[in-house]
Formats: sequence, C-alpha cells, structure tokens
Amino acid sequence: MENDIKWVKTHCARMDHGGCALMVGVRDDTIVRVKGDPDGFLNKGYICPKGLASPDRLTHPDRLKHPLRRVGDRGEGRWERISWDEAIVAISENFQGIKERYGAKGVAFCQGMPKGIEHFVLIRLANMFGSPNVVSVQDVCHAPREVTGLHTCGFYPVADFHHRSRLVMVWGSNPTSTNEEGEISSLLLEQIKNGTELIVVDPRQTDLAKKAKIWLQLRPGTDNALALAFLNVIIEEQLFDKDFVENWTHGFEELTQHVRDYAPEKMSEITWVEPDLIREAARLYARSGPAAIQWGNAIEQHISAFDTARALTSLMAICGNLDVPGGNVQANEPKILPLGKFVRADLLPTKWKEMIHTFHHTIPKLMTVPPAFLREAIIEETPYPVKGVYVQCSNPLLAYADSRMTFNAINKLDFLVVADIFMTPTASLADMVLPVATQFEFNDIGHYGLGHGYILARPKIVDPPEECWSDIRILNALGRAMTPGEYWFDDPDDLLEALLKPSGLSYSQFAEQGYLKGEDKFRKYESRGFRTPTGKVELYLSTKEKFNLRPLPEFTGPPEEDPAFPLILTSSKNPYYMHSSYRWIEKLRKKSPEPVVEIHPETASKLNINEGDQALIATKQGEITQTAHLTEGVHPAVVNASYGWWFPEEDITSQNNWIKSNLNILTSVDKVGKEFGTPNLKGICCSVRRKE
Ligand SMILES: Nc1nc2c(c(=O)[nH]1)N[C@H]1C(S)=C(S)[C@@H](COP(=O)(O)OP(=O)(O)OC[C@H]3O[C@@H](n4cnc5c(=O)[nH]c(N)nc54)[C@H](O)[C@@H]3O)O[C@H]1N2
Ligand SMILES: Nc1nc2c(c(=O)[nH]1)N[C@H]1C(S)=C(S)[C@@H](COP(=O)(O)OP(=O)(O)OC[C@H]3O[C@@H](n4cnc5c(=O)[nH]c(N)nc54)[C@H](O)[C@@H]3O)O[C@H]1N2
Ligand code: SF4
Ligand SMILES: [Mo]
Repeated sequence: MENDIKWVKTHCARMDHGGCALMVGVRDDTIVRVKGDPDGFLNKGYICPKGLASPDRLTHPDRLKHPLRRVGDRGEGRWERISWDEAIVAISENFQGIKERYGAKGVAFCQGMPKGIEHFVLIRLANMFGSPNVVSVQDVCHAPREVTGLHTCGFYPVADFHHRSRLVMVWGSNPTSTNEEGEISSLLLEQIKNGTELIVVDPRQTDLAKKAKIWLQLRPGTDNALALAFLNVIIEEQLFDKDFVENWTHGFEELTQHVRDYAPEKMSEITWVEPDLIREAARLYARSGPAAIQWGNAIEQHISAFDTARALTSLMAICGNLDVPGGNVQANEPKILPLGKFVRADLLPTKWKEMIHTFHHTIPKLMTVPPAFLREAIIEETPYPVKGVYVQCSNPLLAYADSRMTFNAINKLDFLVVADIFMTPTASLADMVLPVATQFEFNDIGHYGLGHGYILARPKIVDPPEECWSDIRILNALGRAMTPGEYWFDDPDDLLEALLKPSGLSYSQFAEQGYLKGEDKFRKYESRGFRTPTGKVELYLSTKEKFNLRPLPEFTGPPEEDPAFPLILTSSKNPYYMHSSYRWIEKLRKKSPEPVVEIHPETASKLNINEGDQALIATKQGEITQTAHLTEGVHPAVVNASYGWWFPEEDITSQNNWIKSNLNILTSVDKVGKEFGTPNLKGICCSVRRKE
C-alpha cells in the first residue's frame, strides 16, 4: 500500500503562522500521511502535533460546504443554502448600499491572524472598494513590535535563529509551544544543545525556563519596568557597545539620565524579581554578543506595549546586537512585488486620514484598525458609523478583548459576512456564511509581508470539497462584483503570479523550488544608515513632537491592584490549538480536552480547590469556568488561564457556549494603550473560587 502513495512537498499553514516544510502523502485525492521534511530550512524535519493533525481539518463531517444565508433571527441558527452567484450578488448589493448611505468607510474588512496571502488580497479589495478600514488583531499581535521597531531603528528586529547566538533571551514568548511567526523552535533547541545560553523572562516555568541559565519569574504585566532596569544596569555599569553607541545612536545621553530612575532595587518591588537576579541577567545579556531577544506576545498584550518594545529595542541597540548574525536582524526581502504595490495602496491615498484609528491619534505606520476602535465605531458611531463587516480567518467573539462588547457590536450591524471552514460562534451570528477551502486545497504563499525575508510555497494538493472556495477566489469574485473589474482576474491564481513576477518565477516554478529567500546581509546601516530621520537608532525619538510620542521608554505606572480581585491573571497559548480554532479535531481534542486554569498548590489549598475541580475565575468584567490544574510552575499569586475556548460539540446557538469558558469575557478595553489601541490581556486582577 505504501508505494501507491504519492509524496508532495509543501509548507504547513493555518495551524499557527506556519513554516514547517512538510511531505504530504496522497492517495486518491485524499491526504493519508504527513511528516516533517528534513530539507525544510526552518524546521529541518520537525513537525508538531498540530501539523500532524492538520489534514483532519479537510475531512471533518461538519465542515461548512455551501454558502448559507440567514433566514431566522440573528443567531437563531436557521439558514438557507444559496448558490455562490447569489451570495456574491447579495454581498455586493448590501455593501454597495451601505457605501451609498454612509460612504465606503461604513464597511470594515476584518482579518484574524494572517494565514497566507488572503490578508493582502483583503486589503486590496478594501482599497479598491474605497474603505480605509481593514481591521486586524495587530493591536495585540506583532504591530507593537514591528511599528515600534520602524520608529526606533527603521526596521522590525527579528531574532536570527539561523546563525549562532552566544545567548538567546526569550522574553514573553514560548516558542516550543507556539513556534511563533516562522521562529520554529527546533532551530533554537539545536543552538541550546550546542551551548547557546538562555535567559527566560516568563511568569510561568515553561520548558525553556527549565533549560535556562536564568529564569526571571516576573509579575505579569511588568515587562516594561524590568526592561528599564536592564537598561539601568547596562548603562550604569558601562557594559554597552561603546563604538556602536557613539556612531549609531541618537539620544544616548538622554537615555542615560532617564534610566537612572529605574534601579533594580526599585523595579524589583514592581516586578517581584530579585535585584541581584536582574543585575546578573542584564550583565549576561550585555556580555554575550551576539545575543538575540526572542520577544513575544506577552510584551504587546499590555497597555504599555509601546514603551516595553522601545526599551527592548534600545537594549538590542546599545549592546550591539542589531542587524548582526545571531542578533536581532533586519530581514532582506527576496525580489517579489512589494506589499504596497500588491494591495494597490495608490488607489486610496486618503486612507491614513480616514481610518478609524487616526481619530484616536494612534502611532503613524499602524495600518489596521484596532478592534477596540472598530466596535466603538459600530456601537457609538464615533468617529463615524460602521454598518457592514466582512470577516475572514477570524473568530472575533473569542479573539477580541471584551467578548460582550463584540456581541453587542455584531447585533448592531446591518450586514455581517463570515468566511470560515466551520460554523463558529461568530459565524453563527452572521447574515451570510461562506464555506472556504483551506490549506492543501488551493495555491497559496506563506510569510508574504511578515518581514522575515522569505516566502514559502504552499501548492494545492487536493481538491476542496463540494462548494468550498479559497478566500482568494472569493475576494477576487467580490472584487469583480463591487470594484472596478480591471483590477481582478479570470483566474484568481494570477494574483500569485503577479506577486512572484519580479522574481522571474511562475507559481509552479516557485512551488518546485519550495521557497524564496532574500540574501543574508548584515550591518546594512554601515553603508546607508538607519532608516530613521536621524539615520541612527533613535534611543530618543526625534519625531516626538511631530507624532506626539514619548521620546524615551517610560514606566507607565504600577500595575493595577484591587483587594476584591487579589490574584493576577495571565494566559499562554495552547500547543494543540490555534487560538479558538480546531477544538473539533478529535486527535487534538484528546490531547487537550477542556479549558484548564493553572493555580499554585498553596493558593489552591487556601481556596479549597483540588486538581480537576471546576474553578470560577472572575474579574471586574465577568466570570468564567475552567478546570483547575495545580502546578508549582506558576507563582502563588498568579493564575494562568486558557484562552480561545468554545464547544463545537454543543449547541452553537446557545450563548452559554461562547461565554462559559471564554477568557475574553474577563478582559476589557476600558483602558487601551494610545499608540496601538492595545488592551491588557496579561496581568489582570482576578479572583478564583471553587464552583459548587
Ligand atoms: N485573551 C487573549 N486574546 C487574544 C490572544 C491572547 O493571547 N489572549 N491572542 C491574540 C492573538 S496573538 C491573535 S493573532 C488573535 C487571533 O484571533 P483570530 O485569528 O480571530 O483567531 P482564530 O481562533 O485563529 O480564528 C481563526 C478562524 O479562522 C478559521 N480558519 C482557519 N483556516 C481558515 C481559512 O483558510 N480561511 C478562512 N476564511 N478561515 C479559516 C478558523 O476556523 C477560525 O474560526 O487573538 C488575539 N486574542
Ligand atoms: N500552538 C499555538 N501556536 C501559536 C498560536 C496558537 O494559538 N497556538 N498562535 C500564533 C500567534 S497568532 C502568535 S501571535 C504567536 C504568539 O506566540 P507567543 O508569543 O509565544 O505567545 P503566548 O503563548 O501568548 O505567550 C508567550 C509566553 O508569555 C508568557 N507570559 C504571560 N504573561 C506574561 C507577562 O506578563 N510577561 C512575560 N514576560 N511573559 C508572560 C506566557 O506564560 C507564555 O509562555 O503564536 C503563534 N503560534
Ligand atoms: S510548528 Fe506550526 S508550522 Fe510547524 S508543524 Fe506545527 S503547526 Fe505546522
Ligand atoms: Mo497573534
């Protein structure tokens, strides 16, 4: 039987950011096996449980297979099956109608975690339709790191796992579970095996924390204070790279004065990390170049995201770790169509003036609307009303902070379309649900536009079932129906051809080759300076007045405290799921059957909670239930809850389904960071009690 399997190469996708090269075994247009491809330059054969289970997405009996139109009340679960032609016409008519009444900006286009080029085709559609409002989860995912990098040093500094680092400092990131955005952990683990030292900054004792030379178990939400203490030590003790600081930084004097206020002793009270340990870690980082900071979600799921990212970028700079092999680098893109051209930014030059978040004075270069501001626009009609929403690759009812606000916003919409592979809680509230083809079922390109310097081929391997269309095909059809047809194609694959054209490769040649990577080049600033107004790394922002930014990284104030909610809530991503997705895949559900909250045994004992008990977790916002797991891996004052939980096996029309264990019932957008509209998802006051 083995020899009638045909093996095809592709890259894993849509189970996280993707990246692992895979060998996919096919028989009779069905995927029968997958394994890691030893030739994969990011994974060298590695594959995780999600990757192994990924073909099960395709064959699940409950998968959406036909376009559906709502017939009953919103959320009642009554649908009629319609044709694709009817669906495209109805969406186009509804969105055109809103455009006539409220302007094109009255329609918003929402994307979840970018999964492939559909994100950029969606922006192209919005630009051509005339709406400046593309919404994404960037407020809590990558934009704080990327955009702060652009303002500080002219690029997004990513950890380079492809060259040897003497030390890696993993800060608020958990790559052995998340392999976040192409940083596949197998490369890091190989370096550690070969002697690279490790510092881990995480309130939980992760697998990497167990391997680390130094583990800084900080109080959740205080990364900002800790990073400033690092700067204090390194500058006071003169451990910085003097040549680099002298030649390539702007405002070192100001930074030196400024960080005097942040001595480890003082910051220790806030962060709970012993002053000596802060000193030891700061010295080790400064003395171990080349050193990379693998930074993650934790630093940017907090209102102080901008200042934390500023402090960490400053740390990379003054220690001489920017754009050196094994440090934090500016990736060089391969020769492909630049993003702006692909999305046709030229067609909507007024975008930056009209986007919803411009009215909230967010930071320049933030191109997508933060969800907090989208919902305000829908509910309060400020700065103007939004009446129609197209959602793709996203489940906002679970993913956005303050789920009840999302529910209220959805209920105020005139028209909601959701494109998904499965009926989710968000889709169940839509006016129209579109069944999509997913990974393995259409030609796609991975990692375009993510700033990592490579793109990955994800060729079609099997046919999609019944009437499932890829997002790209749907958007192309919508483009033809509701924007000037000349910008769209007879064959949606021509979008991929256009993107690849500057490389001289056709899609099939690219698929054959597997990936395209920009040339490795380092210390590019030596020939052209840093792409900032001063040509240097701006430790002090020269644009502070122009953009109304804090010029130096500041400690934005002590974390909230509330005697009624004495514990501190944080969360981390589940290694077996992507966000709210795939609880319906049996192999994965077996590994992680229910939402779990980690509690320290001493705390649990005081609360009279035993292993496996149902625990009620409450914040000012609301209350949810998760199953208690006792572990010494969390601090006694901290609980680590699961995020993204709903129950596909239960009644989807019941509100209890998405409310009962959903972490975002507990989060709020009452307070958001000014630069990115980021709410606090980590480090929130909570209480826990046993559910009787
Ligand atoms: N409290 C809290 N909230 C968070 C986070 C957190 O850590 N804590 N993390 C945040 C982060 S980092 C992110 S990125 C967001 C994620 O937010 P989302 O991206 O909205 O979350 P997902 O659950 O991944 O939603 C993806 C949806 O896409 C569908 N899908 C899968 N493949 C395809 C496809 O090919 N096409 C289409 N159209 N749909 C597909 C899935 O079935 C699923 O319903 O959540 C954010 N929210
Ligand atoms: N399995 C899986 N993989 C994924 C995803 C998924 O949902 N599941 N999502 C993908 C996406 S969209 C993203 S953006 C990436 C995110 O990838 P990561 O950045 O790795 O995301 P998290 O697991 O949210 O957080 C990382 C670590 O931060 C710690 N942490 C919690 N609170 C704090 C704090 O206040 N300070 C510090 N320093 N650490 C804290 C957590 O304990 C956790 O170990 O992962 C991607 N990969
Ligand atoms: S780590 Fe990510 S890219 Fe690699 S196999 Fe797992 S889900 Fe796929
Ligand atoms: Mo994310």
